[in-house]
Amino acid sequence: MIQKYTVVILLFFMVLSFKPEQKNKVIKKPNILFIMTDDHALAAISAYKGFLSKVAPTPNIDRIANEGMRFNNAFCTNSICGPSRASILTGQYAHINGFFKNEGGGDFNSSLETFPKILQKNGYETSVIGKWHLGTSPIGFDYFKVLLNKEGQGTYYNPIFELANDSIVEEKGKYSTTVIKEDAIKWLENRTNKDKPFLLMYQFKAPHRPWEPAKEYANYLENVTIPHPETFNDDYTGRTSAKNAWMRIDGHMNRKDVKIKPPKGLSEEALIAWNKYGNEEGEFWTPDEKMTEAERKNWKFQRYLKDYLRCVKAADDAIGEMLNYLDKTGLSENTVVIYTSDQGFYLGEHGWFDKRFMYEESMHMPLLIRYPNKIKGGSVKNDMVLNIDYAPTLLNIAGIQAPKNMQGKSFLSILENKSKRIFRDAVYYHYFEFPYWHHVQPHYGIRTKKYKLIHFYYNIDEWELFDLEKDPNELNNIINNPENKELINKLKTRLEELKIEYKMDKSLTELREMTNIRINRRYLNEPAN
Ligand code: SGN
Ligand code: CA
Repeated sequence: MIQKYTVVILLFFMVLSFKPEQKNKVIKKPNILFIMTDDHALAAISAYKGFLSKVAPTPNIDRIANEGMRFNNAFCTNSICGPSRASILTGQYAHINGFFKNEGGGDFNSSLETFPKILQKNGYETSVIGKWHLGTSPIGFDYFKVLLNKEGQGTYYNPIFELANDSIVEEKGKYSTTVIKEDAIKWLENRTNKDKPFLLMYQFKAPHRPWEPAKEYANYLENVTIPHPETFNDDYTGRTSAKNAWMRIDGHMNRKDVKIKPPKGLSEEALIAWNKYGNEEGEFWTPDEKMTEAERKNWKFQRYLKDYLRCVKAADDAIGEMLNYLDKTGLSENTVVIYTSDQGFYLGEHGWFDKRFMYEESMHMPLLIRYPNKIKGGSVKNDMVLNIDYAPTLLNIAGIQAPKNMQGKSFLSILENKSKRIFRDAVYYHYFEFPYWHHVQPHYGIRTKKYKLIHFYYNIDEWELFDLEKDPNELNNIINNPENKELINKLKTRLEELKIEYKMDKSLTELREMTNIRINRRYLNEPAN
């Protein structure tokens, strides 16, 4: 009896004496710095060692890879701005969150659950600064300052931002990347409650079209010749949709894209028409009548790539400044840094600019994550992860379980190097918009480690199959090869399973109707609805 009492009393004192010590040991939830650029292809990030890595390195973004983890196979589920952003926020496919088109699909339903909202409810101080492009104002943020003009695309120069409480500021004479950088650092500096962990979404317009560099970078790469990618002169044999897309450097780039000075004295209307001439199929122009076709294409490519890479350079430097700020303030230690872009981009591959297609260059998103004490620097992963996985993962990092209606899944175990099973054997992709801007045929498909099967269905009915191991550039459509019958059946079966899993139980007629929907977006300085 006495012994029993002694044990109870002892235990009682142990608990009492333990408590305060444990309290001190409570680790603060990690801060999350989510950096996202717009249309930044893997080939233009030197950490990915692509065809541009030597001519235009990105040392600051590379730092995140060197000190963290590089994902070689992160994919968007619909390669276009708003839909990718909506999927990142909600953890859902575009057909579930409703934001499946950039143009004519209406605005983002801001009452949906998003990872910033959940983080905010769980004690995070949250902000988004830069490009948002979802129509409705951001919700779930203690602070926001997002690009408003050009239908939410924003401009490189004199960008206009929307702030909370319906206020609008024009940053006259300023460059968008610089404003976004300064504001993001200012927000970190002036946070009201520094005991709270933070989520900062630091989101650039760069390097989106029309690729207007900052003055300081105007001469960067001036005397350099940019190499061509391997598929620069693709003739689209066996791929009708690729052939019909309006995104060829030589066929569909306008004069403004490559910064040709317009003639003097044009009226405002005539100037707009002059600048955008080239967008449409058949609008032929050349900087010099004497140029051959190959010379002309290379000339436009050099102009395009140099400006694109100049925009990247400014963003890379702004990211470097942010990383230095984290170091200087001691924040690096407990901050997870994520670098990504809403999708990839064509930098001359297949002779193109823009994105949208399920082909590798635009389906890929860069994804680099630095997570002190969890990720070993220089780690590389080939697992296939999706933009719908970002939300569950970020919530998981904050110790929160993702809600069931998020379709993505957390890849925290990959970050912690603890994953034993294959994370995903196959991914599902779906693009809806047509015809504008670039006449890319709506399509869906499946990608496995080895194969990609795509169905283009809007006003054609064509399938494509690629062997990604033998043909990583996706030039050889092997759909009609009789040997592949069994493989095609297998892939189609898995595709059907994925459609069921992701609740994409729609007929082709219904899908075509989704493409036909025309609902205006909010922008143009109209008040929020
Ligand atoms: C603009 C561009 C298009 C681009 C879309 C979508 N034209 O409309 O080339 O595909 O944005 O980009 S431009 O002449 O206005 O630059 S996205 O990033 O919003 O998806
Ligand atoms: Ca984009």
